[in-house]
Amino acid sequence: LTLVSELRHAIDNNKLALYLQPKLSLKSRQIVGYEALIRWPDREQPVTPDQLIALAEQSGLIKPLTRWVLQEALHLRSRLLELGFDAGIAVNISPNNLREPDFAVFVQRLMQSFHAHMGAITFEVTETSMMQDPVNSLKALNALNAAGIPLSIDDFGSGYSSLSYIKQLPASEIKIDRSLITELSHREEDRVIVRTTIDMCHSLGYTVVAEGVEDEETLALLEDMGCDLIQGYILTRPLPFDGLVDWMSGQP
Ligand code: G
Ligand code: G
Ligand code: NA
Ligand code: MN
Repeated sequence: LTLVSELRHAIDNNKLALYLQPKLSLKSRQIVGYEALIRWPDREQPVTPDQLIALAEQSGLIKPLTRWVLQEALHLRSRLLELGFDAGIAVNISPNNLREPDFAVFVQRLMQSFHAHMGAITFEVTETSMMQDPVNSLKALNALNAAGIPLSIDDFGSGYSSLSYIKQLPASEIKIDRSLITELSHREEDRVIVRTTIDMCHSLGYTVVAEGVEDEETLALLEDMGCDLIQGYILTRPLPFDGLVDWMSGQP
């Protein structure tokens, strides 16, 4: 059995898992959302999420994979709502998904079937991936935004940032790449870049998220810089659903 056929089987038979990592508001100190991250559990030969996504993109399985991810994300969101945890889930989207002619229609129908309102699902896309096909990506993201999907720009500051392009996107949130965050407390240059990025993004009307926050010192610096939301191991690693519910139950 090839790895591709195993992946196809895993998608069709619900063998993949979505882990969730919370996002904390530095103002309200509440969990205001979760990022969904794919996992392939119970394998003798572990496959990392990066390998899994690369394999799905090469083999054409990214289309059924993303559809499974979206359905599962909406399912997990309903289960969280039932438990009293009301927050949207962010899903990572590949540029290839935006090339599917029926993607926006699929997403709209799925949202309707779950009675999901605007913001139940957010899409995260990287600036670098958009640049492969900027015109069509913009069209697709506008259609999705009209269908109730807010957009977040992932890994901001890690690639070739083209703000002149990004400002045309229907994005409401910018996530500063973790390479600029992990050593924030040791590197003056990173503090200059992050502080300036936060100010600029605020002036442009974006909510700013810092990802990869691992310690209290970094959290305090980001709070001082006016960063809106944080994500990272300081809160928790991405957790399977039951683990997340336990973790949430321990939050103030
Ligand atoms: O969980 P981890 O940090 O190892 O994820 C590795 C990479 O895989 C990240 O860049 C993340 O954006 C990507 N990734 C995780 N889950 C998904 C998914 O459901 N779809 C896509 N397209 N990428 C994902
Ligand atoms: O590319 P994207 O930003 O979607 O990648 C998210 C990845 O970052 C996931 O693989 C997740 O496991 C990882 N991650 C989340 N929080 C932290 C953190 O605090 N430190 C590090 N090193 N990685 C993190
Ligand atoms: Na992401
Ligand atoms: Mn990221």
